[in-house]
Amino acid sequence: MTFTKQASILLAGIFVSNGLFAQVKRIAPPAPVYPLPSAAQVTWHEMEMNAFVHFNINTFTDKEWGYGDESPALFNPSSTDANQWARTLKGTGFKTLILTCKHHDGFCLWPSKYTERSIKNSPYKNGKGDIVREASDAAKKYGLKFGIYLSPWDRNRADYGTPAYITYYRNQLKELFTKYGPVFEMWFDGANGGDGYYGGAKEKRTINGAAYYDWPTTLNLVKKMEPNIIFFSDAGPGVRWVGNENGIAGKTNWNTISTDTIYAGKAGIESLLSTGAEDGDKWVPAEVDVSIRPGWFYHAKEDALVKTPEQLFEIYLSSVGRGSTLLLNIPPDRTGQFHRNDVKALYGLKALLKKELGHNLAVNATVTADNYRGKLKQFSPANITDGNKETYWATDNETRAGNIEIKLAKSATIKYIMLQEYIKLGQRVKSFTVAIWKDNAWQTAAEGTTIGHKRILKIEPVETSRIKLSITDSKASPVISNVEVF
Ligand code: FUL
Repeated sequence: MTFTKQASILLAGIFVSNGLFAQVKRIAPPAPVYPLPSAAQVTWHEMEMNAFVHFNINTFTDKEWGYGDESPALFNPSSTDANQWARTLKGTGFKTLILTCKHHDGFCLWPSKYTERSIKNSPYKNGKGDIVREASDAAKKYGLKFGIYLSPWDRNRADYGTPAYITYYRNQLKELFTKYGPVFEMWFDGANGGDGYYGGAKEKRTINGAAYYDWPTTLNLVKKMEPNIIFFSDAGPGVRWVGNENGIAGKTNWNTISTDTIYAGKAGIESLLSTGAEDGDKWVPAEVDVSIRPGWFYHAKEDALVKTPEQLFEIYLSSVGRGSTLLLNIPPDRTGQFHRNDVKALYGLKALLKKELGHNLAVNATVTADNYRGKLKQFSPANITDGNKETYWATDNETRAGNIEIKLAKSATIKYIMLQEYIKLGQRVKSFTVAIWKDNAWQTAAEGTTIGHKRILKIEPVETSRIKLSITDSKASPVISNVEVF
């Protein structure tokens, strides 16, 4: 072999290996943008609609926060039917049921062996009833996941504020998780008004929540029993409070936040909870908790104040439609069933969801983009309408913006655009616009910042056959898994 030939093979080798390298680099999926959601958090995002059930002594005393001195004898529902709750929830699109096993007044809906302040000392089923059992069985029967709310604040306990109460609280968690699982979400309510009965002391007790409850130890205990549990609290770590109880997530809604900023108790924490933080170091998405009535518990005087299907639909748009999940509370009445007005409103919501968001006009659309990763089918814009949540459109690494055009099979009046990011690779998009083709020009129909798991944009109804999504800024190459048009 001559020197020249040897050199040219070598060069070819370098060329080939460079070429291969370039190609491998091109077909690699986009690198994740950290932090990422856990598998349990991805499942939680996909559930979208969850239900809260507030039921206890307050239902019979017309209070929102029991003082802690109410007699267990007051708890006396005439015909509790947890199957009616679960059947209604399943029938109207909810995926979970989270029950207030113990609210701030300390009364327990299950016969806990650690206290006398429970259903066992109520007239319900002559003290033989167990509503946590009934609810978890009904949830299972109807294919809903079951969640537990156990109020950390207890206005009844004489030992509230001392280490003994923390032992009591943890014992109850052990009881609930071992007897009534599987449990998908644990709701740690941060509310603490200070004053209470406290075994007759009738005083105000101030605690430093973060230090007193020693949450890391409690979370470890629960995780040993339920490794995939999602913890709700202001600071997560599973999901965070959205900062209000009106059903509204931030229009800018980062799933990321630095939990240290939350614990610091800064002013303006509500708005931080609602928007999250673009540079947050943990994935702790917001959950939107809101009641179907003004109160969390049932009050007959609120029977005419049940939110209308239209109001519930707006809440759906400002929660699920802003990348959060909705946790809607439906409080059983004194019979122990959902009131007919509430059931009617839930079915009304279901009908509205079907009417407004039930017919995706983009199903047979033609989709093109000005850039897609390595020009490979794997990342092509057609992936956003293929109905497969695991496929996506992504751009080349150096492109943090991009345009997708969707041509509908035929012209139609459109009212909503739905966008989804492939969040398994992180939340990336920082800003976008949607334009529609009208009068021979592109006209802006909507503008936004974050997308996340789901973003639904309500636009002025307009007839068109062409829609353009422009990602105008992103943390890295945008990764969009789904676009629907209604
Ligand atoms: C709040 C509580 O004080 C309310 O009573 C209700 O349980 C709501 C979901 O959380 O913090």
